[in-house]
Amino acid sequence: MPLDFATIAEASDQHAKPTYYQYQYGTAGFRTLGDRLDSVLFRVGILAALRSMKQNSHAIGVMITASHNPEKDNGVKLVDPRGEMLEASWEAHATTLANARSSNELLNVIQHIIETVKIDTSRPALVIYGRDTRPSGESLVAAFRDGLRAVGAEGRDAGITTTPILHYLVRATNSKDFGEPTELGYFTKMTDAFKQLVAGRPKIAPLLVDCANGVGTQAAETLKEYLGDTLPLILENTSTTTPGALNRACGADYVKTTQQLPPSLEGKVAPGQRGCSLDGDADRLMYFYVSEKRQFRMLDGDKIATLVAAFIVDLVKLSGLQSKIRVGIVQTAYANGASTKYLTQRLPVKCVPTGVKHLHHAAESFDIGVYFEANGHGTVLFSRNTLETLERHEPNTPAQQTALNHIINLTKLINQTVGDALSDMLLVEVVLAHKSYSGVEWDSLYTDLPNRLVKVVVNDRNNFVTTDAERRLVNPAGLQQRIDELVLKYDGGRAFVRPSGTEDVVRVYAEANARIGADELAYRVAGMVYDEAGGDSTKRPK
Ligand code: G16
Repeated sequence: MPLDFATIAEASDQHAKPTYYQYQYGTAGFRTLGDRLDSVLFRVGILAALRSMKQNSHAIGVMITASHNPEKDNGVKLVDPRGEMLEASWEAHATTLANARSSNELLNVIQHIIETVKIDTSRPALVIYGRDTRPSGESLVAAFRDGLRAVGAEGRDAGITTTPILHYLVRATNSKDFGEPTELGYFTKMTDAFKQLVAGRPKIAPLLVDCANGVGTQAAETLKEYLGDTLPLILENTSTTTPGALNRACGADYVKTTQQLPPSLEGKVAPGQRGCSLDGDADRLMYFYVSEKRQFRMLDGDKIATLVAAFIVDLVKLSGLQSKIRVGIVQTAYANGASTKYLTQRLPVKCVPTGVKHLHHAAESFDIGVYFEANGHGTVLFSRNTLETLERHEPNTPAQQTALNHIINLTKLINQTVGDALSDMLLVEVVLAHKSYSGVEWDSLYTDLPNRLVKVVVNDRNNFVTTDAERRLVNPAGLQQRIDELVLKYDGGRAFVRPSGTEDVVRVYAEANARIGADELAYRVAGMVYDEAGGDSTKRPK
């Protein structure tokens, strides 16, 4: 049935756009304060339905979350039929739709999208949606459903769930051979593969999991039941209903940015014990351990990428497939220089702008693409050809057969749709079990360069424009040159500046051979950014 524009206009009047705010589909969709998002969610309902119609009525996903951001924030991201992020060309449509000033203008934008993209609106539309534990989620879901209803689309409610589960459900709904399109299917697929991969290995010591007081808690609780004694999980920071607790002084983003153990875990991690932190929607993972000298040691996305890539390369060799399968790595500018140096000596490495969508795309060019952001967001992709190669391969020895079985099980264990903290956690545990590594051996693969990440609040972050995979600024004019001159003064120095796509801030990253140098470089660059952008001098980074 073609769209009924009068119905859309009437429903849209109930979800008017605030006049003062301009929305932008950023690194991971729309993100801002939860109470600013009602009109956006209504319109995303319409957009997701149009996307489904355009994609031959395949299911589209919508996840309502602001992930690692504070609890009062919220956001929404769209998921394409194969479980990957929304195609980049549609981000502009999303932004235009979100910013239409009135219901009339909204109808014009919808009409424009239908005509330019050539959408057959008589097709049925199917949208699978979920949300995290944020209090603002419930009313945003209601606004979103109004959007679906206004265009007659079918909605399937995945309830309160993690981002990676939502991605899995979308892919499994569209590709029958991917797995059962249910949460049960998700956990069964992953844990069956895990159990086969660690069968015959020594008993695994308990793992402490910091759930960030977020939606990862309930998924980790279910996972714990499925795993039983195979991998005992100790769940911490599980207060999903305590107001303000989400991501506060805990979780993957806290660990990465402060390079510290969450205070709530002090005294709970024994020397030598491993732990890990999820973020607010369980798509990022940071590992850590406490050394014998009781020092906190962080094992971030770069360390995970290194561990996993080396393991996969070994398995490919052992299975006799090294001439047919090329393994590559994708990183961003945030990757620690020491990790990039270590990896480029062993494998092809690409650098792309921040955002899983960019990494995912780049990883698809390898037979097996390992991609991780330093913040712990990442996964491994096996190309279609690789899957066929694995299926056809006839091993010559029992050792080759075992390695082949392991790779095939990895393709099931790993959530290939998007970064998935729980699936990545099991992947890390498999590698540690096979290598008999503790955190210490893993950590010693290379030594991180000291680094510092600083946020600068500026009047308009859009004044900061980057190039070269965000490693250089082209605007404000002249600032990059001054940064270059400053960097030269620090032994092993590197620094870059980029606007965040999820928060209203500019980020500054710096590293150097010495801790004091990395800190000083970061704060001096942050000061330059602040002076350039102008603003309240009491908030100047020091
Ligand atoms: C999102 C993206 C990540 C990105 C992060 C920070 O993560 O999915 O790829 O690294 O934001 O982005 P920015 O520096 O642009 O704010 P999440 O976990 O918040 O969805």
